[in-house]
Amino acid sequence: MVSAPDPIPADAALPDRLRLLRALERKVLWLSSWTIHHANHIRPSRDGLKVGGHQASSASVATILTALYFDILRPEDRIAVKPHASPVFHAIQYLLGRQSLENLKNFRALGGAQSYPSRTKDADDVDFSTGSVGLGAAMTSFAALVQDYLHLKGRLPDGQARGRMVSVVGDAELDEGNVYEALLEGWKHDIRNVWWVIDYNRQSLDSTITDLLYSRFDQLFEAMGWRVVTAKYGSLLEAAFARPGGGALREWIDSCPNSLYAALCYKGGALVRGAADDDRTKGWREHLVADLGDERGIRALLDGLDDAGLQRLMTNLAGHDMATMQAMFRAVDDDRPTCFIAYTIKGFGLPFEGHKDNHAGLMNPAQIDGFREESNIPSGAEWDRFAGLEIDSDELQAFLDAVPFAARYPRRTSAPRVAVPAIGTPRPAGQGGTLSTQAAFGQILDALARDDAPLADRIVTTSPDVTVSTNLGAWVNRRGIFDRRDRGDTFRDEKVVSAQQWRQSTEGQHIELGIAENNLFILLAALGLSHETFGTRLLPIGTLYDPFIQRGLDALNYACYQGARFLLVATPSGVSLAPEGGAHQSVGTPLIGMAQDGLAAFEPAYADELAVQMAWSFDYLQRDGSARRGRGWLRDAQGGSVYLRLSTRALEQPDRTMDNALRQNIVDGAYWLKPPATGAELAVVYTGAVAPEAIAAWNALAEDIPGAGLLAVTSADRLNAGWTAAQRARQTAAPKGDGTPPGTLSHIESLLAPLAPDAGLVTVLDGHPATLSWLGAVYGHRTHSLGVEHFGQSADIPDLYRAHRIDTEAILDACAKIALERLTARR
Ligand SMILES: Cc1ncc(C[n+]2csc(CCOP(=O)(O)OP(=O)(O)O)c2C)c(N)n1
Ligand SMILES: [Mg+2]
Repeated sequence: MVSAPDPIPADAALPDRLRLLRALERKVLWLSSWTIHHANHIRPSRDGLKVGGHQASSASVATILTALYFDILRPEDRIAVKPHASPVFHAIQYLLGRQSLENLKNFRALGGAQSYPSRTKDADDVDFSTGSVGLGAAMTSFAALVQDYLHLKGRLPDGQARGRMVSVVGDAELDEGNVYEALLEGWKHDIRNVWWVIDYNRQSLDSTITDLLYSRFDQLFEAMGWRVVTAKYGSLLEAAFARPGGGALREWIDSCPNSLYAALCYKGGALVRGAADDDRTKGWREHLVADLGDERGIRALLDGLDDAGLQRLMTNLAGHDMATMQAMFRAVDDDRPTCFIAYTIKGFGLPFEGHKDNHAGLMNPAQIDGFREESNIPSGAEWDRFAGLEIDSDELQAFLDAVPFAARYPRRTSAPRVAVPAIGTPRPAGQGGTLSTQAAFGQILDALARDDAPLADRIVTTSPDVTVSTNLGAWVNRRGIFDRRDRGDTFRDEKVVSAQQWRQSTEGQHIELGIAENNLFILLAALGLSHETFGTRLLPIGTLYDPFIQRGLDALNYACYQGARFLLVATPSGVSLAPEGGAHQSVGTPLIGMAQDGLAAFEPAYADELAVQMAWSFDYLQRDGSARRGRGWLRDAQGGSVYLRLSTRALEQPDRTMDNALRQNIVDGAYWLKPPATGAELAVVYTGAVAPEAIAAWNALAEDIPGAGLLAVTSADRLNAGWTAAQRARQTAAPKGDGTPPGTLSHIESLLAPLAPDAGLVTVLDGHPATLSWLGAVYGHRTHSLGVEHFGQSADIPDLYRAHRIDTEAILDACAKIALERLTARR
């Protein structure tokens, strides 16, 4: 049975608290507006580019975030703040003493407060990064799943309460499909302790959003088992509704189209507008008189309000009413997922409130000056934390010091490293048999599952409906499927024979997902941050078909950007899956592996290489920069996530023993399978499943070109990164941050050094040829690169390799051509 989080203490509900919260809400709105203004209008510009920042999006959530941070949240809660409210987030951190003035002044500048809240780039307490809309919301759902995974296994640190995973999202984020993928998956897993707070300002970037959507949101959430709490009106409007004519007023607002309401908010405001804008303030009155003038009580209501008062009343939506927000959040004290729909006005209280073009709108100097005066802030005291608030500074400070959310600092947790056991090389069944890297992966996990090493208990696997076909079957048979309830294995109970024994229980260590790849990556992000979010280290392994990385690429990027640690196993890959073929062939993924920040990519050909890479990965996943390790230039101290591109093509395995030198080469990205003679005029370079073709070509060449080398590239990514970093170190002639001694050769420079200066390289892989073509730039060697550029045809391997020109003959043709070019160049 899952219990609800700690209730909020009753004494916290004193009206005095409300007074302080209201003051802080005004300060938060001011500071967020001023931070943006400062960056755009006061800090000198060097490039003439607009700095930007979103004053309207920020104003929309100033009340909601003030209520959450200063009143509602607890230290164990985790929050994803909508990207464009970053200035509000930083203002709150500043008030809590967790963000520096310097960083606010440097908003959107190097080292300063980031444009969108960033776990890895911001100095203050960001729980979950946001930026790509829709992903932050999904992140909180999967974080809740991870929290329960740990809780139900008794693995949360002693005394650590479960927190709420809160996402404050813009309403337009609900257009993103990944949100619904996450909702569905969350429902399947019966997630708890998730709050999504929708800033329902009915505006996106370009304009107001359709009126038809509103009635859909609650139904969608309710269908997924969520509680929906809609807060539409603030206390002023509620009071007006209770007066004569109030019912008609309410009906009028309820049926007012989004765009008209927004336009009137813009026209009607008088808060920071100059006298010249007076003619715009007639909006509300004109429309209400025209539509409701004959209703009893309406004239009296309107006559009792000046323009400013009428604007205040009509913009008093719930999301700007502190008492309403506070009560709304406090009313929920169980663990059922809850969606709060808070009506707001984009740009609330600012000159462009409600204007459809306000997304990138910035107050001009005169307008911010008016707003400053309105806020009683003396000129020169713009950054002062308490200036203009009619509450004693000591009282405010005492309140801030006692904010529950900030009671523990740092809120980010850590967890000790888990020792990595030796990983043996999987062997083919039978004498002289063959093995694919995918099969070897399954065997390695099977061996880990049998093992009682602590590492195996921390591994959690997950897959979007390709668990069996990516060879996780043996692992799952041993370690079981995670489920909140003990569901057993129906097929087994019914004595239906199957190789898959899928017992579902809280003990299970595999989280089975539906097909949506976005969910895989966001779950990997949540699992891979478990040590920093929940204080318990997990080692997540996610499997999927290689081509479908592209389906979830933004979510993968999001996971890496947050610094999450996971092992991504993508298989099968390339055209080598042959008859399976067609749309399942991946071409560009090796380039994704090279380009994706935070992800080290490997493509092994043999089982022993894979074993080395996996052992290294389990260690690399756990590094945090605290110890100097490996090669400084390869993020080897910081660590990161790892992507293994595997294949179903079974290869004959090399007969060799793994020594430390080979192990290091495999990790650094390449080794000579057949070392070249000094001054060799040719080398064949290959990656992955095309090893037999490269070897056959090399054998055929041996007579004509003795001394030619055969280079096995196990990681084009690390090889390239090492080379780039070494060049950078030499350019700047100082070790700098990456720790590379300036004179050091990178791994690929050392490997290629024996070749003749005018030697040729022929590179080949089952992937885009550009993955290896850069090798020619290392020493200026003439290079012919073979690979796959087109895809979509099913066939067997001989036909496909021939069609794509990655077979032995194509390699030999390229070698012959390059030899000829060399001779011609020499003449
Ligand atoms: C995936 C993605 N697509 C597009 C954008 C560009 N973009 C930034 S904000 C925005 C609209 C945001 O509207 P909403 O979520 O309602 O927030 P509001 O500005 O109204 O507070 C868009 C399209 C983005 N950040 N991420
Ligand atoms: Mg919006």
